[in-house]
Amino acid sequence: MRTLITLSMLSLIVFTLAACDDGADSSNNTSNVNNTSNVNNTSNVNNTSNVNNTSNTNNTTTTNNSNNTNNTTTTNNSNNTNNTNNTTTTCVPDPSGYECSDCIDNDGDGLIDGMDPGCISSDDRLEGSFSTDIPGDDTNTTYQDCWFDGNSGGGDDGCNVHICCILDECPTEYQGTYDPASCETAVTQDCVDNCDPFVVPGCDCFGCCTICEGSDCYDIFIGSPRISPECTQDTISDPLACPRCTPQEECGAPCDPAGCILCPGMTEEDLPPECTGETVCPDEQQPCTVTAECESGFYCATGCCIPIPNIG
Ligand SMILES: [Ca+2]
Ligand SMILES: [Ca+2]
Ligand SMILES: [Ca+2]
Repeated sequence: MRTLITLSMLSLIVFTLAACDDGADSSNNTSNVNNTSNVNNTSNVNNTSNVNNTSNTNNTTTTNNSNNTNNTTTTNNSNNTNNTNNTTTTCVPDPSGYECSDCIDNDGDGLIDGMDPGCISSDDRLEGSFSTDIPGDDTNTTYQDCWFDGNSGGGDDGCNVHICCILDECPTEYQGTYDPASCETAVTQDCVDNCDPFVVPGCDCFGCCTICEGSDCYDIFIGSPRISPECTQDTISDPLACPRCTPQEECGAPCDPAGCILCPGMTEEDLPPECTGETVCPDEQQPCTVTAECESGFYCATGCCIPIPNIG
């Protein structure tokens, strides 16, 4: 009987122990439930909201950028267009500061730089005088060389013409060296080749120019200030101050108002109505109102771009 009880008790103990083992399994399951806290990583959903925030930021930035870019581009374009127009019509002073390329009406006659008959090149230092005041220039008397190459003497241009071949009346002091027959061959091809490209419209190679004041024009000799020091823009109507001359047809660029080619001292307003304010230039030169409209190395004189001589 005790043995049976003992066996029963042993069975009960074993059963209990087995039941205790089941209890241990239950606690493991609980820890698994805690893993459901991983599900709390629904904090991942928060990450999703972060993504939304990022996309919002991008949208805002993109929109602003596109607006800013358009505004900037439009403004710059309109400004550039205006600047371009200004550049083609606005005078640009030359760094040399010489009166004939400084964009200033130095003598107050309403004509500026190359539109003033007192200017024959960008290196001309005096706008109010037919003299250039270039060192070594303005010194010819008996024989004239190219008046537009910026120096005196015919050694570098092949021009050597007696002053009385140019003037209508030969001054007494020059008659002794004057041979009228020499005028027939005085203008050489060498002279034409070297000088003609630099001549201001309205002049011949030696400084016999058709200078105008309004519609009043005179063929006067401005190529030697030593011969006619009293000749200025104010005295062009006085034949004693400004000796008369006849332009040499072989070398030079005559003006022709009827053909819309300006003479020195004229403006577009002095041309006939049929020109409609448009200037024509001889020798296929480019028309201009200021040097800034000409190619580099050219000077706007009497409405036409002429090459600037190399004054060495
Ligand atoms: Ca000037
Ligand atoms: Ca002037
Ligand atoms: Ca001058």
